[in-house]
Amino acid sequence: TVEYAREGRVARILLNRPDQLNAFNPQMHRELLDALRRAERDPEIRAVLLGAKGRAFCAGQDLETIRSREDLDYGDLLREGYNPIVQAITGMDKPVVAMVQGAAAGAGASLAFACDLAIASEKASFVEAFIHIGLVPDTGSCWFLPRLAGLKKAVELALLGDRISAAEAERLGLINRVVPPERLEEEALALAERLAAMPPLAVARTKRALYRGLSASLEETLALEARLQSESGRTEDHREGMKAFFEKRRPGFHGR
Ligand code: LHQ
Repeated sequence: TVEYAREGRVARILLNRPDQLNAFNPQMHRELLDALRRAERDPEIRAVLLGAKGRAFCAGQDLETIRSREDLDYGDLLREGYNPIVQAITGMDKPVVAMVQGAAAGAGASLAFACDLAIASEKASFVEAFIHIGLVPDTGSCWFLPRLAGLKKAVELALLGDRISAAEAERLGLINRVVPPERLEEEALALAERLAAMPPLAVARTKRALYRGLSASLEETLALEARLQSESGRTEDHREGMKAFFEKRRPGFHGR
């Protein structure tokens, strides 16, 4: 239910339960987490594309699978199924780009927001669907939404549960860019390839510092930057970047 493919330095992970709008069941939780870990482990991989097959990106939890499960504790479902996926994405040293071709609902929207960058087709849409079934936003939405769109918009999206267009999501800062449907794959791959050409150690440290900074003070962040910069200053990639700058050529980075 999840496809994994390598294209040069980019790992392409595709949700593949199109007939169920790529809604999550236990197998998809497992396979998505495995795919993310595989990309993280592979030293050749420097960027990850997370997309989906069919007309929807992801409809969130497959409500059919929990329909008559009175025994099921939803907290356990989050702790075991969804939260490790969010942690795998945000904790990974490599940038993860969401490629959203259709509807992203509930935990499916959260999944897109948890990726480091997001590019969407004009046909994509986003909905914090949780409220309509008496649930709270999960899979990181309560953390990402207010940080990405601001508290007022986060409250509105979460409490009203309106479906918004990709253009609106871009305007709100929930995603990075919107492209015509026929250009999505190409643009997303180009973006991932640009990221893959960046110096991997600096990419990893930048990602870490930005996330850390969101829950740290200015003083803590200044100290963290200084520590990470002293590490970065000693890398071969930094020397190569400097050399290329003065030689007016493109740098080649090797993650050392
Ligand atoms: C679905 C689903 C779906 C099953 C559409 N499941 N069948 C965490 C922890 C614990 C518990 C619960 O949840 C969570 C996390 C969550 O994600 S909760 C939120 C779960 N997701 C939703 O509530 C989303 C519900 N779906 C929608 O809002 C729309 O269907 C979207 C925006 C995804 C797509 O809209 P349309 O393109 O207009 O398609 P549609 O609504 O006509 O749906 C097509 C079919 O897919 C339809 O079935 P049918 O038999 O009529 O063809 C839907 O019932 C079914 N479907 N989402 N999550």
